[in-house]
Amino acid sequence: MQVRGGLIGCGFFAANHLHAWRQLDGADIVALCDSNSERLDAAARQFGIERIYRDARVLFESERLDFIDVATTVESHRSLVELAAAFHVPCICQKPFARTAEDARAMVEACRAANVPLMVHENFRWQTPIQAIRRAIDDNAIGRPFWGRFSFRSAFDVYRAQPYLAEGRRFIIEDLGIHILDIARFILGDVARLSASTQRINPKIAGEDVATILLVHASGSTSIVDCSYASARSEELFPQTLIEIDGEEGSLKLDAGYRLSVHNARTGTRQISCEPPLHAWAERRWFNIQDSVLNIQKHWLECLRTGEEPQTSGRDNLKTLALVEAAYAAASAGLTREMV
Ligand code: NAD
Ligand code: 89V
Repeated sequence: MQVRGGLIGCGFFAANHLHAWRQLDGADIVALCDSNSERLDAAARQFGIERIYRDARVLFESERLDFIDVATTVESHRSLVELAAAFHVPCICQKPFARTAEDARAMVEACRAANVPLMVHENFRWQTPIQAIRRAIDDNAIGRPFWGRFSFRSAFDVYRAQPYLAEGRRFIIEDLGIHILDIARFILGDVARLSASTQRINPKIAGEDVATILLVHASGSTSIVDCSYASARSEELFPQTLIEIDGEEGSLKLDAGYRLSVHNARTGTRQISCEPPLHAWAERRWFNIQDSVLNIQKHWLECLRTGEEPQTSGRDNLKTLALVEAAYAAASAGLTREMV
């Protein structure tokens, strides 16, 4: 079945969506929309898409779409997702899904009431090494996991391609921590409580660029999510997430260069290369993320076909957003016990 999709928001990241749609069997992006004509025209030229709109309502009124892919920044998500629901069009929405729980719940409710699927483009869990870790745990390679560390530390200049990241009162938890918190949920399950601390090291930005979050999962396991865009290290690893998981029968370690070691106390250590494929349109710096875009879009097409709820549905993403909110609240309230 070939489905017809539209895409709204032809900015920096949307090119990855469009390349991935072109590579995937089963979907055609037939129309584009951006309120900025220059970006709209550039994307239309690059991807050979002739039907273009500057107004999303006109796009929905004019096109017969099987789904819409919203790749705009967070400010416009609620109005665009509600518009999709009003036109009964299944919808993918980029992260961060919403700035407030109220907006997020309203979008979930609008799509539920319209009976259309809604998936948040929370792609990090679809990275090849993260999926390999999930599989190893499911295969009982390390027994029951009881501890984890999910670490993203970099000094890469993310502000160049995404200048809005330097401007918001909130930064690293809302933009990047959200992915890492979602990975922690994916690997160790939902979270029962958390504490957090944030720092701003780069004086030129408005929000926090370092966050350290301690999670206690409902399963009883504990994990640390630590993120930094202020960490100049001997090897710049952007955008790799490094992971350690300890289980009752062994441990897992995802090191730099997508090298995964799986150690079992009884059977020994296995080294697995989890390097993602470098697609023809991808670039070395971003290829891990670019491959995860392809993987999540493929998942969406499968869900459209089977009627299954996407893993990172709007409903599911409410839990990841709640972690973001709780981390900011915990960081601003201070740690639980004062030592001085
Ligand atoms: P961008 O500012 O470069 O592009 C957004 C585009 O949307 C702009 O061209 C803007 O004109 C357009 N737009 C905004 N509101 C619109 C509206 N109502 N109607 C039509 N067009 C509208 O932003 P970006 O860097 O491409 O980021 C887009 C989103 O992708 C952000 O939410 C960001 O957090 C997310 N992102 C995700 C990943 C990931 O790996 N999942 C990576 C980078 C960015
Ligand atoms: O994936 C993202 O959401 C990006 C980046 C990796 C730069 O944080 O904004």
